[in-house]
Amino acid sequence: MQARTEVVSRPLEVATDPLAIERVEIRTVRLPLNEPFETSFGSIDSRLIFLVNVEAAGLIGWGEVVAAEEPRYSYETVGTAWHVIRDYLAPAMLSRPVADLADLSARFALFRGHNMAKAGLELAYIDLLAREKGQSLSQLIGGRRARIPVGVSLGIQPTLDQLLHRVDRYLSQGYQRIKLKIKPGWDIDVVREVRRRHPNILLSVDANCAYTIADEKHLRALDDFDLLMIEQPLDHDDLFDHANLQSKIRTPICLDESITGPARAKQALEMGSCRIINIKIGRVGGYFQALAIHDLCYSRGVPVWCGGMLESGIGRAHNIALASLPGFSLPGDISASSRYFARDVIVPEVKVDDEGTVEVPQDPGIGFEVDLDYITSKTQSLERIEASVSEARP
Ligand code: OSB
Ligand code: MG
Repeated sequence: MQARTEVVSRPLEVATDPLAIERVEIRTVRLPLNEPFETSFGSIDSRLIFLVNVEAAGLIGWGEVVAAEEPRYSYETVGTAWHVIRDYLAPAMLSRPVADLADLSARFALFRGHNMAKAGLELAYIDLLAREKGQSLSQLIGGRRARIPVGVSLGIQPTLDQLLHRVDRYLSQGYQRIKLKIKPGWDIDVVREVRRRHPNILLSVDANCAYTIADEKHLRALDDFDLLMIEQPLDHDDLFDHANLQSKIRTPICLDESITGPARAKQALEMGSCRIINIKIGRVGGYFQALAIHDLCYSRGVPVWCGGMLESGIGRAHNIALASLPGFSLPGDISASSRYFARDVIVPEVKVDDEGTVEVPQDPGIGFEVDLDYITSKTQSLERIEASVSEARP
């Protein structure tokens, strides 16, 4: 692989007047999933979506906190994010005008962890900033692609037949890459059968931490199937054993859960813990960190791709913008709205064309209309956090 030296420049870094955010609104919205989604850590049949919006100068920006209801993928939950945003992050954001992304990121860095909570608020700020500048998110962050390649992540199914059916369905819809969730007991035989029926597709697997280094031999059997990657086979915070495993298998390891920020990404690459990185804006704490990881990997010729967290259209719109950056050379887990929900919270919904690509919107901000009537009809909790009067009107 050849390292590129080109530096990505972006309008985001050009200084503008500070933005005085007047209020933050957080809410949960329950959306049923079209089909249950099962991973090595459990199954869900609806998604409690956590939406954030911020208001300044008559404009509104939207973001999404991707945390789940239970602390399984990560320690964060909808409940912890609610607490951390309401009691710490929103007050920090409202305390004085926000100069730029680095300023906001530095304020949030004073609180340890809680990356998904931080990202949710930061996304809303960036959408607002883009609207204020009349630019699309993609333009603002230095995106280059007009369309992005996408794949689909298929959960563990009750039977192999049901899985094979779904593989056929999504391939016929155009998706460029199939990712299979695996766990002990649902791995080698399943992958062998999918590969036998589809010798030439881009195929990957995601274990969500379900194995240990003692499974090295077992995992090496996956080398027979010409997989694009094996995602996060081992423990969420273990770069050491991933490096050990990567030295013993041919299939590239891609880290998801382990990459919690730019420093971890650098360590993982230098230790040889992975050859590919999955970037999720929520997991790494916002665009500021996601862009840094992108730039690091791009400068070293390490492929990255955009992961998903079964987001609503608002989180998905941010993922689409991120994936328009030049280093996102592999298809993302950015599927059509209809792959997840009967009705999405944005208009128009996200569509995948028969070549397996999604259009990057060019309208200001997230580039989709937010369907506030639908969101309101599905809202379970809502809280508004205002700038205190003395600070808002000095
Ligand atoms: O590990 O990538 C993952 C969904 C929820 C939590 C973790 C993961 C996933 C997915 C689905 O794989 C990706 C998507 O289509 O949103
Ligand atoms: Mg994953």
